[in-house]
Amino acid sequence: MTKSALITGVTGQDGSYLAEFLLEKKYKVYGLRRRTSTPNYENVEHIKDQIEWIDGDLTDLSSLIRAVQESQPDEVYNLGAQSFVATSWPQPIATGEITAMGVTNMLEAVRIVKPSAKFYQASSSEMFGKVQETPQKETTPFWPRSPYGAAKMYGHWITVNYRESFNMFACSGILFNHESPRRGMEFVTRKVANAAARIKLGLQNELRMGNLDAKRDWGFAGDYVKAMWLMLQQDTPDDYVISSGETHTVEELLEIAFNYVGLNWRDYVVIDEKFVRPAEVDLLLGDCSKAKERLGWKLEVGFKELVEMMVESDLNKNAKGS
Ligand code: NAP
Ligand code: G4F
Repeated sequence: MTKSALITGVTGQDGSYLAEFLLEKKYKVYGLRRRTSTPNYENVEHIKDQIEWIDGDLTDLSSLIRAVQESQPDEVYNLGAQSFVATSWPQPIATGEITAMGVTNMLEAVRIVKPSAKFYQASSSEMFGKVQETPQKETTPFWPRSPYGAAKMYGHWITVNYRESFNMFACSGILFNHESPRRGMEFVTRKVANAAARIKLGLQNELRMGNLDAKRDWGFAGDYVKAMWLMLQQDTPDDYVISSGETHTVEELLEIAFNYVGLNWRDYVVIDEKFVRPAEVDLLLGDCSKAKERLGWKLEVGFKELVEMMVESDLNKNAKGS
């Protein structure tokens, strides 16, 4: 029997990889899209006609109720969010309404219309913030360092609460940073990959950056969406850390990206206070042994391969002028 899935945030990085993955598994995929002055289908252009589009917004419960009524999903993946940490300081209320309260709206729509649907919440390693232990695992206490991290923490606990209160099959994936050529241009990996490519092609001559000492546990988004699906295929709902198990500095990221195009990053990078955050998450390093053991999930793309894949993609895009 064909399964159906409703994805919020389907136009984003993860949504596009997840939609591809589910379409390959013959799911009927419904994608929630919000109204924007100029529609942006860049990440899903190649599968746009295979997705059933539903107009709605995470801040509008009535639209989510309609989305669940129309899609009658077996699985709901709540990936929609204001996901850029830096924007969460100048826009803390919008971040809270979308990234925190949007989760309750989506859970309520499922509870009211189709409580048997399995629910995935996109939780984040940003919740660990000022880390209380290293490596971080499912039981590590949270200490968010941004309005985004605080909003995700609310989304995480409301998901756990709906599981415990209403016996819903609700899972929360605590995903560490994951990247790809489809990453938004403002995130550090894409910003660096694109700049290395543009400098190499003579289209740019400097790169303005913030804190180069921050350490992140970076993996490939295409690997991580498989973990989301695996969580919903289990007999019982639970929460899982998904990570690469390695940590690297932003400086190492610069080193690999610029080396790939035969340049020295030190000749181009300028530190600009504008990109330094009011409070930083200094170090993230995840322990995903639970996911490896129970879900059989594993990472396929390593850090260097990931960065080089992103630079290569930006070399091609910039050379074509896209
Ligand atoms: P992304 O590329 O920024 O995508 C975010 C998606 O949310 C976009 O499709 C966006 O739509 C949609 N959205 C924003 N506001 C919305 C609203 N009010 N109503 C409905 N949809 C809305 O993010 P991503 O990297 O794919 O991440 C997916 C999810 O995982 C997010 O919840 C993120 O916070 C979380 N997460 C990401 C990472 C990571 O490293 N990537 C790690 C942990 C957790 P538009 O296209 O219209 O903007
Ligand atoms: O790429 P970033 O903006 O990602 P960040 O803040 O770690 O958040 C991402 O991962 C989270 C999971 O841990 C997700 F939940 C979240 O939605 C998002 O996907 O920044 C990474 C690091 C930070 O420490 C930042 O201060 O890079 C540092 N950095 C240094 N210079 C910079 C820059 N970040 C950006 N975006 N731009 C810079 O110029």
